[in-house]
Amino acid sequence: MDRLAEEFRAGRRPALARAISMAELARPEVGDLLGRLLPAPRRARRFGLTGPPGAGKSSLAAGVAALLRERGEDVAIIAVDPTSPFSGGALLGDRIRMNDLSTDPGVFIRSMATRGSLGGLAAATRDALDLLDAFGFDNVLVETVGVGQTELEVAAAADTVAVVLVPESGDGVQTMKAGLMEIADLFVVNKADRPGAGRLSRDIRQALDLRRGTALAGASGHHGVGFSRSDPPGHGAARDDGQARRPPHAAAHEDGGAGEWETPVLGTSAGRGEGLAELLEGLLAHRRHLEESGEIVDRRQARARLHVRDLVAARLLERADRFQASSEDLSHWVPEVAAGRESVHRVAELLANAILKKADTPRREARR
Ligand SMILES: Nc1nc2c(ncn2[C@@H]2O[C@H](COP(=O)(O)OP(=O)(O)OP(=O)(O)O)[C@@H](O)[C@H]2O)c(=O)[nH]1
Ligand SMILES: [Mg+2]
Repeated sequence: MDRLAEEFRAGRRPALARAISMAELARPEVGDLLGRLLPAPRRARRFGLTGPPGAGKSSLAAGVAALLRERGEDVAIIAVDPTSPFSGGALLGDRIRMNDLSTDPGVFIRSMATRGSLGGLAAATRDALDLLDAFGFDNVLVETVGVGQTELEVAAAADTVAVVLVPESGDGVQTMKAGLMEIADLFVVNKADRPGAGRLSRDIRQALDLRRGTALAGASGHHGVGFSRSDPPGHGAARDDGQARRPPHAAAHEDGGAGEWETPVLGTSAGRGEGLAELLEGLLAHRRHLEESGEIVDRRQARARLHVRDLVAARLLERADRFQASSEDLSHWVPEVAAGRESVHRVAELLANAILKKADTPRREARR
């Protein structure tokens, strides 16, 4: 482990690849390694691309990565694929023409999957991003298939999330999964070369306007949701006089100022290389916004909170499984519950209490 940490610090790619495999397999050593790499200042811009299968996420990631390379920055691309049993990077390389990129030493490409639960994938992705950050990448692009709640959590491992939709996503916003609207910092309508792209963009804009309208109406009179900390005092109250008045900050920041962020809807055609520069500009503008508004700190803390919670939950689950496997208590209760003579809730409560009593409660200060 000492050697791995040393090679990792020396910037050796094989050490990074091994470390990410450890994260993927949920090996406890990854925690040990990350601990040895502390303090690990968070430098990398973490951009997420999420959307339905085949929307063009990998093509967009490749395009954005190429532009970042032109600026002299390095970039890691992680494709998180919950459906694939394969891993190790072969998949991504096959699927898209990343040949130019994959021979570039300033680019690291890797796909990740876990055989276990999706929750495991979220945890593994977070570890992988921390590893890439610690390794020193300027940019990390994480591609996830956005289909369910846990994928949203995976997407939330990034600081900036771009939701990628395509004209053939169906009825557009109607079919948009609940939660996508909330996590999107940018919307990308890819395959703009296909019919229906304009309509989808308009629908998304409309839905965003509607949402913003509701948020403002709901927030009038107090400094709540969506009001940036840079608003001068009194602005919250000034909004009471009706929705006709556009809040002063509403349009002030597509260039990334410290006002409230207005989610842009960008059209791209990754196939033709169109709109990629605008996409990169949008991602960078959001990043600037996070830094200037201070929201980056909130996002990182929210992420840290989730990460800790999930790791604690995983440990407790592991303990419960071990306990159940060896527990005579449980074998005693099972037939009772199965026959309807005992309440499953009461038994669960009894056993949970028994497990927690055996767990040692931490009374010491955290080590760091
Ligand atoms: N017409 C058109 N096709 C595109 C465009 N962008 C990507 N494609 C094609 O769409 C297909 C899927 O592209 P990918 O980049 O692999 O999409 P993805 O979202 O990464 O796919 P998964 O990782 O499988 O979910 C490929 O055949 C691309 O060539 C586009 O702008 N226009
Ligand atoms: Mg892909």
